[in-house]
Amino acid sequence: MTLELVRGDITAQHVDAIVNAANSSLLGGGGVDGAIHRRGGPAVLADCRRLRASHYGKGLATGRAVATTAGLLDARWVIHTVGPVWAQSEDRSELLASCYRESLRVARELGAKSVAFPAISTGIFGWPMDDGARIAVRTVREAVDAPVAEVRFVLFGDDAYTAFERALAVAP
Ligand code: AR6
Repeated sequence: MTLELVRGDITAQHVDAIVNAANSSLLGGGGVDGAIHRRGGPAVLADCRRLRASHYGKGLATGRAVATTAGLLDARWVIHTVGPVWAQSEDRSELLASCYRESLRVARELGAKSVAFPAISTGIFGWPMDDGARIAVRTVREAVDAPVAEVRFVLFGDDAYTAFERALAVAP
């Protein structure tokens, strides 16, 4: 399995599956979510609405993941996952790890070979970048399995990139 870091925009990636840092409504938002819906076009939202009308009437729970078409993105699927909002008063790390684990499980079920992740929860949801990077790298290393052979973390900005570099440097 290769684990790589890329600086840039996740919506510009060519991979089988792009992971979206969504919210439980599945109906869009800012950050990665906004960019994915803008670039993926209306087919992504239409699929999300279908999910809400069927198995996800109450939305997607924090830590879970579900796939839709990728619309106009250069990918086959978008895997939507809902990260936890950072809280000083409560350790929600297991929910953040679950986002990576569940997204990889969905990717495996789809037969995806390559998956691009953003740094889930580290934007609007306020998770400290160093900790978010440690959880992301550790969980992906533990959970990745065939047919997923390539995982790419796509990072916006130098702070995110260097945090993930530090996390990768820790021996598995
Ligand atoms: N490509 C790669 N990384 C990005 C991009 C991009 N195009 N845009 C932002 N980032 P966020 P969250 C980085 O806020 O914290 C939405 O409204 C960003 O700098 O997208 O999980 C949803 O609907 C940060 O490091 O996701 C939810 O309501 C990381 O991606 C909520 O935000 C994640 O930032 C989810 O918040």
